[in-house]
Amino acid sequence: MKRFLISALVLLVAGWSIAATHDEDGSRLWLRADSVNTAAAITGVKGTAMAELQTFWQGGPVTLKRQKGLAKDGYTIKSQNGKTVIAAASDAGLLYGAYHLLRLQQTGQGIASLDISEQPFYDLRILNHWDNPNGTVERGFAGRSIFLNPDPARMKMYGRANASVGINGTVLNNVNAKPEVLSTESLQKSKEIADLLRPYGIRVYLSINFASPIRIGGLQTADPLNADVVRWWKDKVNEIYRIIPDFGGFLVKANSEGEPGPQDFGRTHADGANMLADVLKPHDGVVMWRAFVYKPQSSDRANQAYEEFMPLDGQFRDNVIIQVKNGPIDFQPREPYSPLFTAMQKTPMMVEFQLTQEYLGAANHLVYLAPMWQEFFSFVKPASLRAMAGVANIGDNINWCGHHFAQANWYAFGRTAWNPSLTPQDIAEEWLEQTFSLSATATNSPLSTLCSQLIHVMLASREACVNYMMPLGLHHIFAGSHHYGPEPWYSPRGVRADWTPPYYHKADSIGLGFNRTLSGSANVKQYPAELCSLYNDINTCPENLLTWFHHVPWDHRMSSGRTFWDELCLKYDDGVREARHFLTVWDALQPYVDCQRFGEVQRKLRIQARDAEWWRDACLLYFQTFSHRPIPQDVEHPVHNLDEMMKFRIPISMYENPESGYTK
Ligand code: GCV
Repeated sequence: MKRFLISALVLLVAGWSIAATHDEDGSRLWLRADSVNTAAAITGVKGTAMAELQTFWQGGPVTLKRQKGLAKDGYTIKSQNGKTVIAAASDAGLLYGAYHLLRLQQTGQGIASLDISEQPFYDLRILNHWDNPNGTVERGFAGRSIFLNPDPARMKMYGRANASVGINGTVLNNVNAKPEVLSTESLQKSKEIADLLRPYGIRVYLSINFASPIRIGGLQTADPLNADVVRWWKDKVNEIYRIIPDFGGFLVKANSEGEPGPQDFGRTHADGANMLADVLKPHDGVVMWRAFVYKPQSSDRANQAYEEFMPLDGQFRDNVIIQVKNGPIDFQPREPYSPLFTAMQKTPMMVEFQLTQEYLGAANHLVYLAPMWQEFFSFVKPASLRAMAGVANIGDNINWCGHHFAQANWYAFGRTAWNPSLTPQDIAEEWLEQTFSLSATATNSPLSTLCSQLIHVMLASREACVNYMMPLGLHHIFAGSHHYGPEPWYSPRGVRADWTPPYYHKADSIGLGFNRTLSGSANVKQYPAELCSLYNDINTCPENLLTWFHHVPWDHRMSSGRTFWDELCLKYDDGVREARHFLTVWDALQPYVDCQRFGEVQRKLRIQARDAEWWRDACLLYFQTFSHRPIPQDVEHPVHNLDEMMKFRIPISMYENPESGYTK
């Protein structure tokens, strides 16, 4: 009897947390509502909207109404006296409206008198998968490709997840594209996926290999101005549309990192892109032509995309969109925006963000990316772009993204592409509440305080990562083979210079950083005049980009009054302290999170904190061999040994997540 009483008391006290400890594997993402009904089998996008509401909506009757005059994919939601009407000009709009309503329910918001009007900022909100036909995913840290043997249940969840945040397109394969992607057999596979995703308003796209006419077409050339080549593409495109009538178009990586392109035949990017655009045009297809180009001969990799593309401004067809990575180099923890965005005024452009954390701790580090995108949009006006692409962080891992918190980046990408003015905090709050049932809104409770701290962790995580990896404008000092850990010393003979860190950090006895000022590579000149002069002067250049634009003397005086060297040490150390703090915040949430997800996230946060030390110690000890200055007293001194760190290897390929990070 006594034992019973004690257990009852424990149950009472633990009350809700017992419910919360029911294990979850993350496979339901942010769509964790339990079904309240079984939906009738209905087809089409409107059918999906009806089925979602029948299955999950717990409120009064909802009417879905097609209404002219509303924006494409936009919708209104109005409710009164327990009745709700969702109106939209298209079925996709109705689906987005349905998900909006369900989101309100799931985040516990009032639904009694709604008067909502929404429309997406961008027409094209698209994921780029870097999936290979053999099932590997380039820079994929969450397992193998979900498209290899598409499982209908998994595809359904993928469709729901994307539609719930407004994503309406997906490129199924790697930009390093195998020509076989366009074989009839492979197109039939893409058709299967397109059929499964169509009910969610998602169109499929393919990355193509520019040499396909040679490699699978048996032609001698892939010259975009050659009549046989044009005919080959025309026939291929017609075949694609016979198989997939709503096919979206092509994504192209050309003359970049060994991929073929029009320059191989003495033609320009515009010649190549326009030829494809012309054959896609009658089908309403688009060409997303990437500007990620750089050649070993150039003195500054950051200058190259601009040098190749600016002369072509205004020469592209109207169904070509130039897809530009957010920064001029390559998805670094921090880069200035790519100057092409403000320079190319006569060409439709779209930004490519990377959700998969190739340079941000892969699927081991909690790094919430919405603040990085917000920073980008503080320089590049959202309205100056045509569309938004995100390199997906999705694989066949049970929790989709390898790290439960990496799901937030998929979620935030969709929400930001729908509305770039949503704040990272708003997005984090709605994601957290739906994904972990953790809400910071209930006032004065210990839980809400913890939730606020967790939101803060998310919001601070990108800056923390910058600090423990490469503060003050440092970039590309990653390990040569895997882009996960530090290897600022990596410079083997025979490897092209712009694939080695010393090319970027240029450490010497004078200082650290790449001189991109007018006295250096003149990269600053690619920015508008105001920014050019701001960046050009070491005393006005924002400190978070200092070594990006300047070779900074070790004793340069920073705004804090410290020397540059001391500041560098402090920043690295700040990053480590923050990473440790993330773990402390998470640990306190243990009673409120199911055991499985709690344990999995905790394990990752421990790796992150250890890796942060690895980064700090490796970089500071290595740079100290140039600066010859002591590490300041108020900074935690390295706990590792440089020689040992220089020998440490993580034997992974570019298709894997490093299981444990730094393990010495
Ligand atoms: C798909 C970087 C990555 C490559 C990637 C390339 C690109 O170089 O390391 O894996 O290739 O960017 O975006 O094309």
